[in-house]
Amino acid sequence: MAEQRIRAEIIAVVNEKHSVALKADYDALGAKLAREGIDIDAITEKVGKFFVAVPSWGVGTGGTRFARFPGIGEPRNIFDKLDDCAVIHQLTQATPSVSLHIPWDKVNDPRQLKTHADALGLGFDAMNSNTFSDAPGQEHSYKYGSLSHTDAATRQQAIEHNIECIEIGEAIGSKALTVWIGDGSNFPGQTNLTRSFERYIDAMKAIYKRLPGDWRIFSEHKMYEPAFYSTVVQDWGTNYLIATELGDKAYCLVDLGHHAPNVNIEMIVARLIQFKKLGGFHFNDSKYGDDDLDAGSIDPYRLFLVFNELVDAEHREADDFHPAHMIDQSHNVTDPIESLIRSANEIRRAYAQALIVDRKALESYQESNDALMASETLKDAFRTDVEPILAMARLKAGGAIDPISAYRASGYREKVGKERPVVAGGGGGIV
Ligand code: LRH
Ligand code: MN
Ligand code: MN
Repeated sequence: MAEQRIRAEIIAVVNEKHSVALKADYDALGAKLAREGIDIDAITEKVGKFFVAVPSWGVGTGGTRFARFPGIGEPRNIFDKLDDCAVIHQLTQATPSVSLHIPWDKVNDPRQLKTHADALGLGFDAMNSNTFSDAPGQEHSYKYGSLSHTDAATRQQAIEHNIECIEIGEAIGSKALTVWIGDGSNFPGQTNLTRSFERYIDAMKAIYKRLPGDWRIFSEHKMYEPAFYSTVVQDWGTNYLIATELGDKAYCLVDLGHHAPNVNIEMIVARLIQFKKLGGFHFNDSKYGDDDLDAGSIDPYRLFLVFNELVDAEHREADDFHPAHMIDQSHNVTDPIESLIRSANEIRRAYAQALIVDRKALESYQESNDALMASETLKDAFRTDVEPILAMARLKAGGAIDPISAYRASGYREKVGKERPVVAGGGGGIV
């Protein structure tokens, strides 16, 4: 039995308050879905098996790119971060794994870290390397790039850092490496667009060579920032080229915030599924750019449409389809534990809504070019309040019917606030 950071009785007391209402709402939704030929329990079971990884960097109070505003009880180290992640999982039962970021996470002893995670019932999802900022004492600066740098020694240093991430990951049971680089240029002419991509591919090939047989490597594209004129891995087309150049273990990672406004991300997802290169997601939401806001907080319909593609692929048993689900968010106006709880729930909500889409009807409306009814079929599922399904899935797994109120009732933040000293505020950094 995993160590629990919040006492089970506290969750039970809060659950008790909500249990009568949940049963009534679940029965009512069950009756509605039954009229449509859907077995609510089958949906709840599927939702209960859907998991998403929490980013270690998401439990720290980030800040913006401009400043850091310390929060109460910020994790002091990776062990504290895991404790916070365990709370999120205990309440949601949706986040059993953590995605690390090296060297933001200082892992001196991977075995000790694994023991701590095991005790909390947590595993590790993809490792994330960082060659977009300089670590203290590193020999070569990434100011002008990393894996695509003009200088071979700088590229080599970035390659070795990625290999170190793989080695740490191997020791703690991770099975994937995510590579996001900030390489690019601010001015036309600053870099040779072709040469820099050639250098990047060569460097990635060196990392790929060191990838264990049962690992996958994810490259993450991002349209711009920190480079503003050109970015080496800027879009899904480039990303697809990388994945095909590298080989079977290489896949594309789609961070929802890394696209221009209005881009049809669900179509990108469909394309990558079709060509067997969808590696996974960094879920978050945004209004303008890479805002890293809570999943579904700005445009829940878009999140649903992404899940509609995922469920469609699941439904037709698409080949080589096993995307990693991870959250990538970090901001500073909420308690990060609450925001991550909310994101995990919103992601499951989009999944549940996509599961109840009447796919037969949708297909026949598509075949007969009934645009209105096809779009209504999606809207119908999206409009359905599936909260009772989400709450029941959490309850059945030992989580909280209302995780945020259970979290607030637990006093966890106040407790760690006493144990963990306030971290200094100050300048920001891109996350
Ligand atoms: C930068 C970024 C990217 C990475 C994360 C660690 O844009 O947000 O999405 O995945 O930092
Ligand atoms: Mn990301
Ligand atoms: Mn980002």
